[in-house]
Amino acid sequence: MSLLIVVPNRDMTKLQALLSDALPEITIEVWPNIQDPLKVEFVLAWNPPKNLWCNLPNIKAVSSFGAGVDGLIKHEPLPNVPVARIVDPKLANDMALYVLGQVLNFKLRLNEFQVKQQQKLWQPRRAHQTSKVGILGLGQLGQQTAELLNINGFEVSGWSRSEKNIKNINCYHGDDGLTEMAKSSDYLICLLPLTAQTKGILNYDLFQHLPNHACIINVARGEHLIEKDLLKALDNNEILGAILDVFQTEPLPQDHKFWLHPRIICTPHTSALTSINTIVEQISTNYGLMAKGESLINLIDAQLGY
Ligand code: NDP
Ligand code: OXD
Repeated sequence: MSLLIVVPNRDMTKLQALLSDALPEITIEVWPNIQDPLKVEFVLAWNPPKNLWCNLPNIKAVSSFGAGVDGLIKHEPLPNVPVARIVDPKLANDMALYVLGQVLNFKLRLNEFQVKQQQKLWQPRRAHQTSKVGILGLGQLGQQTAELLNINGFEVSGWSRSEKNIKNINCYHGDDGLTEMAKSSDYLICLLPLTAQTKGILNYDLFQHLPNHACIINVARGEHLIEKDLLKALDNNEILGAILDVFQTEPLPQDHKFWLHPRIICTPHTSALTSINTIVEQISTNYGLMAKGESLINLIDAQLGY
């Protein structure tokens, strides 16, 4: 029996060795080198190629290589088996720190001063007097980010699919809840999973509800943002800035307008990276549970798509 790692364009040699140590009783293979597709029972995948699932008829479980699972279904539906994802408190902490860092960077104008330094310009300015944060998504990452911002003095609101009641967070849900929250968000942070319902949610309509000094921070998926709508809202001074860690096309193409836009800060999908040790631990646990016919940990709801 075998466990197949399918993470195109990344060197998986170390992960293969660590998983082989953790699961000595099975073969760990790395796509595209598959000895016998009929023996593959468990797949660990990230942005898998077309026609993967239909060529592996005996899979019993699938896990994403990261927190999101949207990349697994880009080309074809997943097989009807349990699907898990990586849930890592350290990753959630890294995300919370990244968001806090970017909010402070924007609020204190640190990036603006860095640009001025390159031009040898001495132009003091007061920090933005903004402290209201709206977070789209109150899951593993959204809640940890909300908590960190809150203890650092920000007034935090959050929006989710189901109704929530979280201490110190103004909780919203539903379409009305979204516009209501947007109206009072100086910073709007996207930490939603990418699904049919959330694709394109960062669009011109939503930007119209934000104050015109607002800053948008997208750390979820590039497809949440309608890129031309962001450029239009910035050009029309309907919002003040954007900080983007994820993009429709990654790596961001060399000729993309975002690279040199004076009011957009780009980072290379680096806000929170999955640790290899967590992957080994959670994948070997899940392989063991699958082998015993028990329920896996960190399962997603296939109907909801996250
Ligand atoms: P979770 O599944 O734990 O949380 C998702 C949250 O989004 C939940 O609160 C959920 O609501 C809410 N939600 C989902 N659909 C809707 C909807 N239609 N309307 C309103 N709210 C909705 O996910 P995580 O917090 O672990 O991760 C979020 C995303 O962050 C990942 O899917 C991934 O895309 C991205 N990510 C990005 C990284 C990066 O490096 N940039 C790193 C890791 C993750 P409810 O609680 O009601 O279910
Ligand atoms: C993830 C990511 O979903 O890195 O884990 O984007």
